[in-house]
Amino acid sequence: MKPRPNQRLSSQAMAFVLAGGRGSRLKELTDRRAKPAVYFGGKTRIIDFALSNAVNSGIRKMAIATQYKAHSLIRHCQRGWNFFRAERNEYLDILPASQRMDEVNWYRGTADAVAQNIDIIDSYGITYAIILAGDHIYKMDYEVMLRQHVEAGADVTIGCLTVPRMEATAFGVMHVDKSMRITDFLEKPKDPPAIPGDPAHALASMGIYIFNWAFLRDLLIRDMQDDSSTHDFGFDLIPHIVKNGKAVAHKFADSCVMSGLETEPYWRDVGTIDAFWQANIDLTDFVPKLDLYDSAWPIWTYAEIVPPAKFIHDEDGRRGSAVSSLVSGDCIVSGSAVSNSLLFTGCRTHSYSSLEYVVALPQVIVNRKAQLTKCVIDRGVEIPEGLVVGEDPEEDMKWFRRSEGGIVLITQDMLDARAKAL
Ligand code: ADQ
Ligand code: ADP
Repeated sequence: MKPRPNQRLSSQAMAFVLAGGRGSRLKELTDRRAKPAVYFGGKTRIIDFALSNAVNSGIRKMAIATQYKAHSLIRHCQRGWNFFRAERNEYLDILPASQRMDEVNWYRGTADAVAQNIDIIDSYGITYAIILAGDHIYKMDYEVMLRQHVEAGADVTIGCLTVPRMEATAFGVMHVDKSMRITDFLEKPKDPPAIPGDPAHALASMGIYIFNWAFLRDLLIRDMQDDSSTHDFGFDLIPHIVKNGKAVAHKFADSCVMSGLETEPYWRDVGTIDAFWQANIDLTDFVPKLDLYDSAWPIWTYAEIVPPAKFIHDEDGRRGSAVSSLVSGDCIVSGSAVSNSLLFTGCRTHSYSSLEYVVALPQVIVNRKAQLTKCVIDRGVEIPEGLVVGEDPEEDMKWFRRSEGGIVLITQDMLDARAKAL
C-alpha cells in the first residue's frame, strides 16, 4: 500500500498485541485464563484497553498473539472484536501459538510470537508495526507516538514512564540523551540505574514499541536463527538496537499532554491481587483518575444484552442499596448493602448481606447474611449464607488466599474445599 500525503500514520500501521503471558502473580485468577482475559472495571477485560487504544488511534489492522490458557481470551475477542471488515481493508487476526512454522516450537518469547507470523503481517501491507502488551490499563493515542517515531527517523521508538527506582526491577530501564535517544537499556536490572539528577526514580519501558516493519522483519529473521537469543524484545532485540541502531524514547506523560487525553498520566500493570483490587476500587472514587465515561475515548468490550441492574426491598422491607459503587447490568441487589464495590454483570446479593470494598466478577451470588470486606471474588462463585470475610485474617487465611496488602481472593475451588472440611 503506497502512503498518501497527509494520511494519518495509523492507517499505515498495525497493532500486534502480545497476550500470551499468564500473569502468575494474579494467582488463582489466572489459573484458567490468561492475564489479558481477566475482568476489569465492571464490564471490560484487561485486553480491551490496548485494543480500544488502537481502534481509537485509527488503527484497523490488528493481531493478537495468544499462548497460555487462551480459550477465554479467544472467545472474548471473537465475540467482542468482530467488527473488522476485510472488504474495508480491516483485519483482526487471533494467532494462537499453533506451531505454524515447524511443528515443534511454541512461541519461544515475545519476539518469536511476532516472527512466527511474519507472513500474516506481510499480507497487511503496513509500514509500521506497533507492538503492545495486552495486560496494561491505560489510555494512549498511538498516532502521537507514530508521529514522533517518523520525525525522529528512529529504528524503534519505545513508550516509557517514570517509576520509583526500586520498582524498576520488573521493567526495562533506560538512559536517554537530550534528544530522547536511548543510550543504555537494561532489561529487569537487579539494581536499576536512576534518572540522572533524580536518584529516586528510573525511566522504565512500558513494553510498547514502534518499528518500521521492514526493519523489524529483517531483525526477526536474524534473531530466529540465533541460538544464543531468548527471542524476547526486552532481553534481546531492544539492547541490540540500542547498541547498533537508533532507539528513541517516547514519554507517556508528554504523550498524554499532546493527545489531550489525560491531565494526569494513568498507567497500571494490575499484575498482583493488591494492584488489581486497588485499581478496580479506585474507580469508585468521586473523581477517579481513570475516566471510563469519556465518550471521546470509549473502552470497547464484549457485553451480553442483559436486563438493567435492579435494587429492591426484600420481603422484610430491608433496602437493597449500592453507594459509591459500580454496578453492571443483570445485577440484583436485594435487601443488602453494597458500598465502595464493583459488581460485574449478573451478580446477585441477598438480604442482610453486606459488601464493602469488594470486587465481584460476573455471576457472583452472595447469599443471605454474608459480610464481605476487601475481597476479590472470582467469576461464578456462590458465597454461602453467613460467610464473614475480612474481619479475622487468620480465619480468612485458613480457607482463602490473603495478599500481602490484606486483600482476600475467593474462588469456587477454595469454597468447595472449605465446605468439604467443615
Ligand atoms: P514483561 O511484561 O515482564 O516486560 P513479558 O512477560 O515478556 O514481559 O510480557 C510482555 C507481554 O507479552 C505480556 O502482555 C504477555 O502477556 C505477553 N507474552 C509473554 N510471553 C509471550 C509469548 N510467548 N507469546 C505471546 N505473548 C507473550 C515487558 C518488557 C519490559 C517492560 C515491561 C513493561 O520486556 O522491558 O518494562 O514489559 O510492563
Ligand atoms: P471467563 O474467563 O470467560 O470468565 P470462565 O471463568 O468461565 O471464563 O472460564 C475460564 C476458562 O476456564 C475457560 O476457558 C473455561 O472453558 C475454562 N473452565 C471453566 N471451568 C472449568 C473447569 N471446571 N475446569 C476446567 N476448565 C474450566
